[in-house]
Amino acid sequence: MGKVLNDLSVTPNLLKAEVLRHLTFTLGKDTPNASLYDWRMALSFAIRDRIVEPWFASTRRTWAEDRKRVYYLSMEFLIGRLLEDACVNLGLREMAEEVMAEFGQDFRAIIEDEPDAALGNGGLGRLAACFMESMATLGCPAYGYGIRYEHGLFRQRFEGGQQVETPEDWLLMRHPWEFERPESQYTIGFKGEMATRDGREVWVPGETVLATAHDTPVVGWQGKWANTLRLWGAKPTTLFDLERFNRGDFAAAAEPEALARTLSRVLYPDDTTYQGKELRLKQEFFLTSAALQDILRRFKAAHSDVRKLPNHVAIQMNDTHPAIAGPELIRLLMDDHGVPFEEAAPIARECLGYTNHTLLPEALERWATFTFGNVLPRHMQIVERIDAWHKDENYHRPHYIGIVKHHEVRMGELAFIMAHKVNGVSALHSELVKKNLFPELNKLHPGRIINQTNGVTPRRWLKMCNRPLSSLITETIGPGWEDDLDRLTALEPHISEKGFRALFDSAKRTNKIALSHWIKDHCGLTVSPDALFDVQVKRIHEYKRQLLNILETIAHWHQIKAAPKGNWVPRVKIFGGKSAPGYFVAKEIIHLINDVARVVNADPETRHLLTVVYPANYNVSMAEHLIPAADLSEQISTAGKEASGTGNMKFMMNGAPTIGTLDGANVEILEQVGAENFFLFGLTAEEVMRRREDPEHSRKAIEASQPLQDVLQMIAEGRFSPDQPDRYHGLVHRVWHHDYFLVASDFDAYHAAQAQVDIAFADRDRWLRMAAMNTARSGFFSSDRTIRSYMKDIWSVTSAL
Ligand code: 26V
Repeated sequence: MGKVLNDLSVTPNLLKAEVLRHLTFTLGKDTPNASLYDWRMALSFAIRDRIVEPWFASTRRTWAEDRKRVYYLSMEFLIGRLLEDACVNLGLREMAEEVMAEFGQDFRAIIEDEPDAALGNGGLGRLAACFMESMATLGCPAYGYGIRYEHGLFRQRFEGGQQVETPEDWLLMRHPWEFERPESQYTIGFKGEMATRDGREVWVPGETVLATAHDTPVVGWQGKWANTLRLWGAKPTTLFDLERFNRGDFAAAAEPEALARTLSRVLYPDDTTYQGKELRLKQEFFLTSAALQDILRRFKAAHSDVRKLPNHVAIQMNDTHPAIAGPELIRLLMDDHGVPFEEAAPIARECLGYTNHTLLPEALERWATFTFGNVLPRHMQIVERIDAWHKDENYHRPHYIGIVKHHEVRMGELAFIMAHKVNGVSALHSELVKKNLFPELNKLHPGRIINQTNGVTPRRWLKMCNRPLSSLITETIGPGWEDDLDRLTALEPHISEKGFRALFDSAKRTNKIALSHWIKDHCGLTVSPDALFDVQVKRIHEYKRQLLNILETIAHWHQIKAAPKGNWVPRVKIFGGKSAPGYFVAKEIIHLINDVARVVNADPETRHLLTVVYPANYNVSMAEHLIPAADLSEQISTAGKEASGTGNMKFMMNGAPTIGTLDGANVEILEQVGAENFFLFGLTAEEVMRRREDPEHSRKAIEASQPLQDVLQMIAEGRFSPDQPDRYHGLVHRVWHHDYFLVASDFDAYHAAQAQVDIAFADRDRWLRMAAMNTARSGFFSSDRTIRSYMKDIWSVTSAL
């Protein structure tokens, strides 16, 4: 181990022979008949074969050295495509391209043929994917546990500018990266009742399903280590009702199967508003119970004393979604291993860590005790016991604090109490978790809440998606920055060289030309690569304030029209993102952006100066096209609302300065890059709180801003919806009277900051310095740094490399 396994052992001829072998024997295709899909499969299998070797070696080594393992439990893993990522990490991208060219195949087309694995909504799921890659890179022995959703996040289309959702079907074609493990199968129970056996209370579930494992190897940089992403699929315990079938009742015969499979059928697409849906609770328990049974089986294969579990096992709960892990681990220790509650609870707590990803009250999980007790009767008992135990140990605990309150089980409190460490995801967010979310529990357990600022993997988000810039970096500072991203600071002295800046400029320009072609193909719009590419891509949510962006876009258009001969900096405003299907206001914002785009893009007077682009179905792969070509990163959430953001880090790495508020990790980006390389505007988190105390805040802000009044007037008059002039009356009314996210209060500051952006961009040299400084100072935001910190502060594990 430790050596680069593949550079040495694979030759182009060998890889070529392997691709051909898979095409012939795995796919049963002859070269003249092979489709793009066949070639993709053949190459994927050939590449997968190269991962298996380090994968086995890593597993063997973990067993041999009896290493502590990390278990990352997450309802979401937003992985994206795997082929190119595997090629890059194995150092085989160039070779694969060459070999496929010899077959007359275009490597890029093969890469783009792979569907995204979209098993997540947004930031939380993508973070889990970046963490998996970093754990593999760092040689941290780890398993990711998730659900193998048949349908990932819905596909988005626009009809008349409105979002329409269609089901996603990533498993329609063969998924070449996974290994099914029918032998790794666990029974998961639901409902039923408690009974007494041999004087002990036992749970007799009323329903059972099977969880079967599907393993995807996750290989780290240079193939030195590989971990497993284990996704559970649901199967029925009784396959088929033969009696019913023989009676001719075919549909009813297949009922148990259909029922079980609903558990892993579809990802919940609403990450903004919590709804106490029974199926969601069942999915959460399904994942968690399967994972814990698997963890205990693996532990017992090498150890006998379950009291030693915390020395060997670290379990991380990605938000509260797997927070049932506390009670479930206690249950398994008590009911299956005879450990008394008083011992089981501290053992479980020693193993568990909890990461909080949101402060939004409407997204916090709480289950009606009725639902919870019905689906998980044994766990309801244990939760009450945990609550009483915690109260006993902390008799100063205020009466209004607890897990079960007002006939609800609060998953945040449960996760907090059952974890030895609780973390937020940026410095600001972690402080707010202490101050606003868990002030009393923080007082009872000082030091339990810590910060772990998020990061992103520089392999995917720089090396892979931005080849021009990656090459320039390597030519300038040498190789090795990919897994030691702080080395990017070595670029800094070069930024004062004119020659380097010209090369940086031309790398960005190459990406912008490529994106212009992509925009032509996907949206039918012609944009100039000389324009400023201004990008806001993320889920559509009021707190993220895409509305602020589009209102300011209208103001800008209005300004240009007032002085069309002015010295304007041409801009392309790029939006991307999906709304939760039932989130009415977010859908209205999408509609407005598309309506504005239609009107503005058709204006001959401004066409060369302003274009609004909103390609449908933003996902990981689209991000890989957009981010490297961005000039400006929009991170404009209401301060105090965005827990961290990770897109902000990707843009920074790729040399796009931020226009943003003091929110989430923006604060730390600003700190790294310096105020002169960041367009800061807007109220601070504290000012936001104070501002809201004035019930007239939005009216006052609008009345003080002529540009904002004009914009709202235009929308209200139907300038962007001539077919239905009153379409946005509700929206405009909300800005005037119910502007919770302070769009109006921050409008003028944002508008002014955008003017500063124009001034900076017009000064080519100044802009290039800013852009390059952003890349040079982005080392802190590698998820390797984040994972090292989790390993030390939460998991107490060391690298096996
Ligand atoms: C909540 C729910 C409610 C139940 C239905 C499904 C579901 C799915 C997700 C969520 C919570 C989403 C929280 C989230 O994605 N937070 C984001 O986490 C990122 C990684 O830490 C962070 O960068 C973003 O700022 C934060 O919004």
